[in-house]
Amino acid sequence: MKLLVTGGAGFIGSNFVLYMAEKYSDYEIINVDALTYAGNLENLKSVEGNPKVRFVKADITKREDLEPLFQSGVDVVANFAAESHVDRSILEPDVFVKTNVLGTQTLLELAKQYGVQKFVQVSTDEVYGTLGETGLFTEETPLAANSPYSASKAGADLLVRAYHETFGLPVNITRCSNNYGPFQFPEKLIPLMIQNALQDKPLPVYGDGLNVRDWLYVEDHCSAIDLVIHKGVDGEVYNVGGRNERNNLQVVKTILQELGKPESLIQFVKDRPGHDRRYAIDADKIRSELGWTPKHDYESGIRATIRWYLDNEEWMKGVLSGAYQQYYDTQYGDR
Ligand code: NAD
Ligand code: TDX
Repeated sequence: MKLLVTGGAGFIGSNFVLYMAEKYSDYEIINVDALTYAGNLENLKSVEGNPKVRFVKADITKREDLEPLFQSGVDVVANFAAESHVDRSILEPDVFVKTNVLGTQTLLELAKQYGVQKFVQVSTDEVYGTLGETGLFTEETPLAANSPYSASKAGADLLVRAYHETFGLPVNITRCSNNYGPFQFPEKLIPLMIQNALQDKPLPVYGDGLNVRDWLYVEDHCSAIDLVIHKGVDGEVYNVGGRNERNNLQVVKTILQELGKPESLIQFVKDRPGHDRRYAIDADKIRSELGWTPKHDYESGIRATIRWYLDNEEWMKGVLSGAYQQYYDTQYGDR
């Protein structure tokens, strides 16, 4: 099997490359990533020198960069490459449309032309919009994206669907809830709060802190995508989530408790515009039809994650470069 993974130097993509390289030592993995601010080859240190895993620096919006890879034969595409951060999509939406919509369409076109056997689009529960106090997103929930990020992911999802309906491309779409775990860039809630707490800096909680997310340990997302690649029924959408709903204040308080830091570090700041109130995933379909079961419960997963960041100070130092600081100041400076 020749597997082309895009965005494999990012958080989930790199975890997926490591997961697949370990589980399927005979698979050939081509990892394509443009190495934007979020891509980090340090994440892939443990597969350096593995002849079955090849890294190619390329941009998914550039057909000419990708075509030679498809020409040499690709069986499966798993598309993780994306601009992934909601707050950045509010500051700078253009690149989200370019990478997430146009980049996906470029890949779809090549997949069609070169006859790939499976195209898995790694999407998100955010395409469904927001929930009230009750209810869950199912695969039938209408798309109602609220941020430029989620709108660009929804646009990509519709193109993936269209390539199946119109051209018969064998596709699947996975829609997962919030991931956490090793190698997550510290613009996202959990690593940002861990990092600030370690430095005794204020923890910026948006609005009233009662927005709810459904947390999934990244390895459980990887196992879901592995199953979809091998067993997904062409054209189907699969929701992925672990039923671990927590509000943001609960998450932040657990981090402070684990690190032995005071709750006085919590600082309520101006809310995110268009902030979705609650996400929660009904994952019955992937559980019952493909036999997926998550292995990690939230309580041990969050502790393992905090421990990982404590043990990987060097990784974090490398990531907290000048560019990160610039983003941080723009995002939080006047909140
Ligand atoms: P990330 O930002 O950590 O990684 C994205 C990767 O894509 C980076 O390595 C980046 O360099 C690469 N990339 C960006 N633009 C590119 C381009 N034009 N060409 C090639 N590579 C490019 O994101 P993540 O959190 O790992 O998310 C991965 C995927 O999973 C995304 O599609 C995201 O929408 C989806 N997703 C994320 C979550 C989550 O909680 N993080 C949940 C559900 C779905
Ligand atoms: O500083 C912060 N303060 C804060 O209160 C940050 C960064 C976040 N938050 C809140 C906003 C959200 O309610 O925490 C929650 C989680 O925020 P993010 O980590 O930015 O994630 P979210 O917006 O929920 O989107 C994530 O899950 C779905 C990923 O970033 C997406 O890529 C994925 O599709």
